[in-house]
Amino acid sequence: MHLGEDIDVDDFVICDYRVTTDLPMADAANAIAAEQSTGTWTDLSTTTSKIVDRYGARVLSIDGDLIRIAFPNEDFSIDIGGVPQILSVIAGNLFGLESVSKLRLEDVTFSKEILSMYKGPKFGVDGLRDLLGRPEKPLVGTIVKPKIGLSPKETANYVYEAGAGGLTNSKDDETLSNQKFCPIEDRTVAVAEALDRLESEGHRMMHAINVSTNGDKIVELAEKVQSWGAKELMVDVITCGFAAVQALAEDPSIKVPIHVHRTMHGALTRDPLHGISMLPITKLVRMCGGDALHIGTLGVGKMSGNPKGDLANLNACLDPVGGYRTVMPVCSGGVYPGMIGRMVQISGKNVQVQAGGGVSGHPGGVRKGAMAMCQAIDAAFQDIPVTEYAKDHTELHEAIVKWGYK
Ligand code: CAP
Ligand code: MG
Repeated sequence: MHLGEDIDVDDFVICDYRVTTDLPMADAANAIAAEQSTGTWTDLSTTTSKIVDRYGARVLSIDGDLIRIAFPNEDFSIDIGGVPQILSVIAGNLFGLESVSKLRLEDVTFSKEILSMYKGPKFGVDGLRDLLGRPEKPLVGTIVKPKIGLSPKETANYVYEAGAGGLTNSKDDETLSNQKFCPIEDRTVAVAEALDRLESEGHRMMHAINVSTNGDKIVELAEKVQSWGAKELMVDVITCGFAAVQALAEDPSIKVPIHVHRTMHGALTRDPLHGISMLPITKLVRMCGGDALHIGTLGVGKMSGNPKGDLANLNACLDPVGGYRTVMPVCSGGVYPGMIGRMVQISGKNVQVQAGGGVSGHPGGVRKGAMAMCQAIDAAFQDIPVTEYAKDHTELHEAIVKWGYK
């Protein structure tokens, strides 16, 4: 049902919600629009028709369980407020309303006015490719595994071996911070030495150091990590918040790319009827300045997800929007060489494919695991079936024997 209101899309932020309710859908939609803008559960002596006309959210359409609501630009704070205030409008109290049993924010389209308040990535796809000297092929990386337990020297050795095997990227895992077994300063210095050694041998690589921490410390930590030699930072957007990504991206002292991990996103994204889908999260990360973002494995890896949804995330990283740079989409989670062909077929070449277990679980060790990943990327880039390419690439062959192919 289209409710027939003609609006100028430049004046509104438009959200799509999937709603489960016992009420007539129009009543539920109106309750949501009211709660998130000018209303509450009862009528008020303090509101006026002028307030409602100017600031009230409007239900634009109802199509089965999907409703579209438009929030006037003026409902959003000009500068102070940022993404926290945006989220409190489009994704706040509504999830807990008694009138709906489940509710999911599926998508959001920001107006030009709101987009113009955000700067987007400083590096993005092109910037990362320039820094790595890799203009065309997908980036190929690893997550140092085990997640925890390796010393700084062992971590640096892992990174060196991965680079010697040809990987362009590596990163800390999300639970690694500044534990006693691997202090962040020692780790950053040791990894920087490994990267310098690789560069002196003719291979450029970057490693993202995890700076996820409390809001009042994150920029300071990132500055320190940078001064210890980090070439990339990693931040967990759900646990630290969008504001943390933005603080890092917009601080003039931060001069390296930001890899955005999304640990805990499953609590929001997994239930198809409730929560927040990855698409709005992707759009907000791009506005806030993330340079690379985990988008799922297009239905082939270990984490739940589906090709259609992951592809929508990928497009939200790469489509022209807001005059922003693009974000490097990262496919990660249960990746191994034999699935890369399928993944790249879906994603196209502007993607970073990375594997933890799929590198260090290789029977020949990290270097050979890295070689197998690179061979799989080369096969995909040239559109050669992985089993064909494996015939004269031993490391890839060994990976396929261990994990198979898709
Ligand atoms: C991958 C990973 C990432 C996942 C998270 C892990 O390791 O480091 O955290 O990619 O999923 O610990 O699982 P493996 P997502 O390659 O060993 O699986 O990117 O979907 O958020
Ligand atoms: Mg991880």
